[in-house]
Amino acid sequence: MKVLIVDDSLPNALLIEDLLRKLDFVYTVVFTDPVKALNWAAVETPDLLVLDYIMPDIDGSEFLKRFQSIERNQHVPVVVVTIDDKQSTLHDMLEAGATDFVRKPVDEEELVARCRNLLRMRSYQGELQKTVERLHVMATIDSLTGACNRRHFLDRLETEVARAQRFNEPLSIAMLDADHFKSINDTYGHAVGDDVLRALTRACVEMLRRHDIVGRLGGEEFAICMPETTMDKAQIVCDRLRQNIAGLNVKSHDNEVKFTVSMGVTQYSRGGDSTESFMSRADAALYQAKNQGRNQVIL
Ligand code: GH3
Ligand code: MG
Ligand code: MG
Ligand code: MG
Repeated sequence: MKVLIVDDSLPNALLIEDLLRKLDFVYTVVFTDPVKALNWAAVETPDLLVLDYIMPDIDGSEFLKRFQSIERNQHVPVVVVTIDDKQSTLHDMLEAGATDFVRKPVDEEELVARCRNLLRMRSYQGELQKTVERLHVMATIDSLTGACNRRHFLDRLETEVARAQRFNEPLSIAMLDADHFKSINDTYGHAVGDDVLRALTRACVEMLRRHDIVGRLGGEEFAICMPETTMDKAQIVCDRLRQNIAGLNVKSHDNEVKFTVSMGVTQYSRGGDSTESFMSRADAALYQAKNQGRNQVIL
């Protein structure tokens, strides 16, 4: 773990560095110039900051303020080391966001012990963060295909609808359903069907723009949200996507599978369209595409 030491006195800084090197999982970065330390912290994030309080130009509380104004550094634990033992200094530093406090001349074991505890806390923080990220992925991404899951797609669609309303920008969606998908499963087995769904998602993601949103609404039914896109433009994009998909040869378990999709496209209308009515128009268009023979895009 990375420890940033900032002390305007080089002997003090080196003493602290020496002590912390006793922790074998630690490497240290030392600055005697707080401005240089802040420049470093603008591009790197330490796991612990050991900060002198009394320094020329930028004192400890000013340093802390600037350090923590960098968002990445907001949760970095901070031990303040100071000779100033006024109770008010302690209050000020804790108020300013310091995590812990050691008085000079430093008691070596105390400093090491406090730093070790804070580094342990930091590492729990990291674990927790990773768990949160994993849960977020689990809650938003469809595990079979990597597309947005239904709930996440609907959340993002709501956001896009609000934006289209506010900025008066066009917004289109497409409903997409694989044709005769049941017969793919029946012919080749469920595992091949799964590979087809993955290939279908990949084709969508590769063909669409980065801010288009692909969601798996369930089974073999998907939705695509296309911000800043009129219905005419969406129709062109979706028809190209439909043709690309019809040209795929999905290789899976010694089979080469061809399949087609049907799509219904519609544009958001600012005159009282709700997300529900918007989606059900696209659904109706999809239904029509199915009835008219599949492998087509209907507006
Ligand atoms: P249509 O052209 O009218 O849409 O016909 P279809 O056969 O695609 O539609 P239907 O709704 O009859 O069948 C959909 C099939 O999709 C049935 C279901 O078993 C299959 N399915 C749903 N989810 C999955 C999945 O995650 N993996 C696989 N392999 N199949 C799935
Ligand atoms: Mg000093
Ligand atoms: Mg289908
Ligand atoms: Mg279906």
